[in-house]
Amino acid sequence: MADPFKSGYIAVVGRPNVGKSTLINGLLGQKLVITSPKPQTTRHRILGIKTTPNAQYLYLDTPGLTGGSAPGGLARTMDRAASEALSEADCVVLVAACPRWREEDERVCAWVRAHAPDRPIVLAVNKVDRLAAKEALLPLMADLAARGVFADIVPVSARGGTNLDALATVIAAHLPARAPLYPEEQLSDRSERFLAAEFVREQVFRRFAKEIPYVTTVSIEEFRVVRGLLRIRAVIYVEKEGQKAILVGRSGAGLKAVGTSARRVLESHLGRKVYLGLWVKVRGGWADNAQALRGLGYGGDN
Ligand SMILES: Nc1nc2c(ncn2[C@@H]2O[C@H](COP(=O)(O)OP(=O)(O)OP(=O)(O)O)[C@@H](O)[C@H]2O)c(=O)[nH]1
Ligand SMILES: [Mg+2]
Repeated sequence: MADPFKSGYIAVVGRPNVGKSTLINGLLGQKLVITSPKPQTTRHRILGIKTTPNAQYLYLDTPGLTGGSAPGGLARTMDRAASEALSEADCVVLVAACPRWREEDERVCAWVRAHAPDRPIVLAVNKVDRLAAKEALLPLMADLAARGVFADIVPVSARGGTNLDALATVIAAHLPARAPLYPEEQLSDRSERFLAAEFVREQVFRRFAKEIPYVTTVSIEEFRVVRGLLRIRAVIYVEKEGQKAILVGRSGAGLKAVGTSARRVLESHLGRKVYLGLWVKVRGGWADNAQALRGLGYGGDN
């Protein structure tokens, strides 16, 4: 008899910057969620859906668990997004990164076990491409296995696409047997409008990682089709005039570069031509202001 169809939610959790979002894009086989070298890139719980002939994987990307190190209200909103994902999950993928298991990983692991004691935890040991000698992986894996808390441990390189099929197979074994919960062609629970704001923020993070604080956010002011062209107008909010000057750049070159890259990512994601107009505005202190957070799409569902 053929194996029954599996379908379920997988919370992908870990400390900031271990490669959770890169891993989800790799498992989906296409870019959905944003990634950058800047820690705390992901701010929302985002669902990425992958349907195969045998299973429907419902991956929940989550903000890196900070233990409250992000500023004020934003830290709480981000940790809440991660705990909501955990409460929905049938299985947890805890992501750590080579070369070693850190104190922060230990804290995330304890947090998962406290919040979801009955959920199987698959440990993905990411960034194996960073190990100069592959033999170094064996003692690390043995050490992690000896903890006895992980249902499985799979070494992967999210960026290099190494061993992702093996990870998916292991995950499927922990999902309940049931019919798909979403139409098979659906990729996410997020709107194109939401993803447009994310793709702009990604380029700001990638180009201005050092100069621009990570609380920078993006709001979509217009999103409509005009004579066959998708017109998007977005505002990038920064906290200080000096940051605005850096982002805009000499003769607008910085903003233009952000716009061109974000438009390319969007066009490839949506499969259509896009006009993308960008503006920069200064709005101080929004990360600590609950009302401003809601106005920018944090806490609500958009
Ligand atoms: N060398 C290497 N780098 C990787 C790998 N996977 C991810 N990265 C890099 O690690 C950085 C962080 O990746 P993200 O996917 O944004 O990490 P994240 O865990 O989602 O981070 P937050 O959303 O900030 O919590 C990026 O620069 C990635 O390119 C990998 O397999 N190998
Ligand atoms: Mg992320």
